[in-house]
Amino acid sequence: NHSTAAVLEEPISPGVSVNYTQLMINGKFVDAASGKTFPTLDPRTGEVIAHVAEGDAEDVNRAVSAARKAFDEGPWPKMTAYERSMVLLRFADLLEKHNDEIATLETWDNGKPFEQAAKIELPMIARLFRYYAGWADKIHGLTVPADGPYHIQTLHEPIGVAGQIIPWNFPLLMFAWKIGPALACGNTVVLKTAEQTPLSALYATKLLHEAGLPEGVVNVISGFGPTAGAALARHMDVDKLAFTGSTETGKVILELAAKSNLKPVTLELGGKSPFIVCEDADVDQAVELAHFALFFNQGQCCCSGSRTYVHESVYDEFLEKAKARALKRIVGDPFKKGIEQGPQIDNKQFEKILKYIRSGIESGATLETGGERLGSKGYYIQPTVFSNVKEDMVIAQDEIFGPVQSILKFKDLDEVIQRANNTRYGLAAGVFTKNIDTANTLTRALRAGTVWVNCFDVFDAGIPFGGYKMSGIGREKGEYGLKNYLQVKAVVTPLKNAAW
Ligand code: TXE
Repeated sequence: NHSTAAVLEEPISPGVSVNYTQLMINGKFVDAASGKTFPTLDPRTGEVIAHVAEGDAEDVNRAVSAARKAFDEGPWPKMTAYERSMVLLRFADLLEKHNDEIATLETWDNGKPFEQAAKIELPMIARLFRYYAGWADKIHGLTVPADGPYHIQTLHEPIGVAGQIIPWNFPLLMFAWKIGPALACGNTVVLKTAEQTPLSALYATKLLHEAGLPEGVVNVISGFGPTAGAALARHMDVDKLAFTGSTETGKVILELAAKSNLKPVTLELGGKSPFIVCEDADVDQAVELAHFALFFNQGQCCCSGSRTYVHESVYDEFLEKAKARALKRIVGDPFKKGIEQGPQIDNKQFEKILKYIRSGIESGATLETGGERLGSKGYYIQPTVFSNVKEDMVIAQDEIFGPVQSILKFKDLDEVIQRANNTRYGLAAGVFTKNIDTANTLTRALRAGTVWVNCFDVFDAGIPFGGYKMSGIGREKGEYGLKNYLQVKAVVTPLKNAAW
């Protein structure tokens, strides 16, 4: 039985106050044009943390005008790349200075363990800004050999006003993945946060301005998808759109972009990533890594290893140990030390996960442990393990986005490759083996944007991330991530009286 003690205790007071709840437009915190606000909720209790300005189409218009002016008139794109990189470096320093305060807001708004936010995510975010600060003055074009008396060069220019829409599972990390490369390239931004988690981005945006960011360069709109989000996606003066979220909404975004001004779109969408445990695996290590691959961040990761394939020779041992590990998982108030799992983000996700658990049971999978809510308030769910999962079951096809591990048995490599690839998604995959030939075979055969071998969820700023198939379009992070925010201009000049 899972311990419910930590969940039943009175919620720990976060000990910080929420100071920024308005929209950030043109360097100032302002109310929504409509004057409307919406509540952002504490996933531990479902209670209101704060009322936040609710941006709508009119606010998106104001923000896009500010971003347009900041792009067309400067100073941002006209500053030297070195000066832009200095803003990003100072911002990284400020993030570090306010690390625990921001991590507190993140945990309060999202429910993730404070130790995860404070010791892993926030430091990773500061490093990402330093990484992209390093790129700012190393973005340059080419000189191209001509087939005649011409001087040919390419200029890599910022694309203009970038619209960005982010989800709630890693609120500030997604903010960073989006604005980091956009700013390094000299673009201006209008970013819409997820309605569940508006707080950390507002705080960070205040710090960005403290770091010397000119007004209008980064505008942040809190609000809902069909109103503020859609207004951004179909805006005629937005030059590029980047989205992270569900595959369903990704399709809507692409349609809105196509029906408006054909702005280029990058999408980072859902997944159903295989984690493959081969016959030579050290079972204890494999169990721990597979557990981490699925349960990390309450199972709310687009790349979570949500189909655990285990070779038949180690299946029984793996299953017993995976179940024992899930039972030991420490669930409770995310502000408490040592907590591994907090509540799910909101009631909608909580209900969705419980529905998938019921579907797993009804379709004949074996519920090894978990399966129910934990405690009586908030959105806590027991770490859940299913065995005997078959590919045609809904729980093996759909993204559950919760603490539900599905374990499947396989016999040989060809078979597991075919089954692992038998999905509409292709975001990530995990491979666990000591055999180099097996590792090479699998890494090449798996149709996924990332393959982690004997590790999982390694997210250095330099590693490109994105999906095959319906997991998305394009890559974020790394050098690849810059391409989304650049136009390439070819400049051709005749050479007069010059040798060529
Ligand atoms: O996603 P949405 P939701 C998956 C996961 C989850 C499911 C639903 O399976 O259970 O999606 O989550 C904005 N025009 N992922 O409903 O709707 C919205 O306001 C413009 C995977 O939260 O995709 C938010 O800012 N924007 C994922 C963002 O889109 C719209 C992370 C994401 O919300 C919009 C989150 C519209 N019509 C969920 N409708 C990942 N890839 O990491 C919504 N939005």
